[in-house]
Amino acid sequence: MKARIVVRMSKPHYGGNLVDGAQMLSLFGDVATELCIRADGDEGLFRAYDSVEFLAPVYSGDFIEAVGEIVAWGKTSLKMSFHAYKYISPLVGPGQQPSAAQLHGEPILVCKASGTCVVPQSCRRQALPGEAIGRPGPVILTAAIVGAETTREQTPYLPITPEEIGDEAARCAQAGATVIHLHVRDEAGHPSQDTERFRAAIAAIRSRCDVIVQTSTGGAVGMSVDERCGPLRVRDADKPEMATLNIGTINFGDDIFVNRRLDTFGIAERIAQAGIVPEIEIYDLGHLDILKELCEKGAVKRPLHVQFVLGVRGALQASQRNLELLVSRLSSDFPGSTWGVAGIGRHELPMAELAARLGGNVRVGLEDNIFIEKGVLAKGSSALCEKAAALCQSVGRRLATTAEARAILLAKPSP
Ligand code: KMH
Ligand code: ZN
Repeated sequence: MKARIVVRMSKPHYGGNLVDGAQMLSLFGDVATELCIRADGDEGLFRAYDSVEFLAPVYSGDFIEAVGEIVAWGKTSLKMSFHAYKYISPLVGPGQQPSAAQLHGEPILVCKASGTCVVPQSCRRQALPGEAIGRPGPVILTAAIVGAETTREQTPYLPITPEEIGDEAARCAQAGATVIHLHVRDEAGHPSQDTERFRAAIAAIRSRCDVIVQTSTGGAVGMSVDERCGPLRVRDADKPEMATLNIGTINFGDDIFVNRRLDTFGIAERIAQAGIVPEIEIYDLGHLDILKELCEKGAVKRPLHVQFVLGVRGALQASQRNLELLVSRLSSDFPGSTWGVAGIGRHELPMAELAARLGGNVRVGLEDNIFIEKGVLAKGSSALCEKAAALCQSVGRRLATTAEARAILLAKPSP
């Protein structure tokens, strides 16, 4: 959750037109107040700063943007970070018009701080009808335990047989995962979208743990659309509750992951006909525009659950700036939708923490990343789930139970 204010400095305090640093803290105080109101419907109290750094001088006439975000959610406390940037300054000097001003190409960081605000339990408020306040709910942790591209040569911890897949899913559930994103393999370990192989893997998972099974319709690069839809033909008791819906074509490393417009409509229709809930896979900003058309034509029903897959070589990269842009587009264009992030490779765990901080959900697993830390293989997706669970806890977000995840993901009312 973020807040920002923009103010022009007007009161010099020291010689040389210099503004006093307390003005930055005054701006941070207002930003913190807005964050408390956004989170809890109350102005709250600023308890303490644990760090303040003044990094560049601020003069009368400078335009300052102060931004703050909640970085950890306590029961009554909200931990926040603040940054103040100077982005316009008067241009003074010989030969300059008195009204000359300079727009800094790169805003200058003038002050940063972190601190804690408190909103007593008795002051916390529920949102009024139509009011957009409130804390994020629990984190839904998805484990992508197989994938189509990860190989046994890369990691011996990759599950391949239904039994191995079932055991790994159960370990992930033990670590807090409530959704298993599922691909399957043939006897040789090659990616497969075979209906019966999915049936066997789903049965193995469900005999061991209570999780939402989300089958892939992306399959592996190069598969036909019909082949990719194999898991949608699993019916009756073994039917998956969710399936992915990939929205657009991207470069995928040195390959191309093809999702033609009409194919996406076709897969959306097959998912709907099977009575399965789609998870929308977004790899690039333009995919949200394609998604708009799918919504407008009724191919998918809002509110949606969207997975931002960031860091594929050839698509949108994994950064806070990119994620914030996606999240703000999602909330303005697709109100009420829920979202998660799957960071690829070394971005997996940093993106997991960021998603938890920003109020989203988290996906980890060997499909996306095989390392628990630089150069050290994760001993299965469950080890990555444990790490992700700890990251969620460190920013004050608890994990959803399977019942909660079902209520959020599967019972979305149509607007
Ligand atoms: N294997 C990727 C090319 C999905 O599961 O829907 C596609 C993929 C997406 O994994
Ligand atoms: Zn996948």
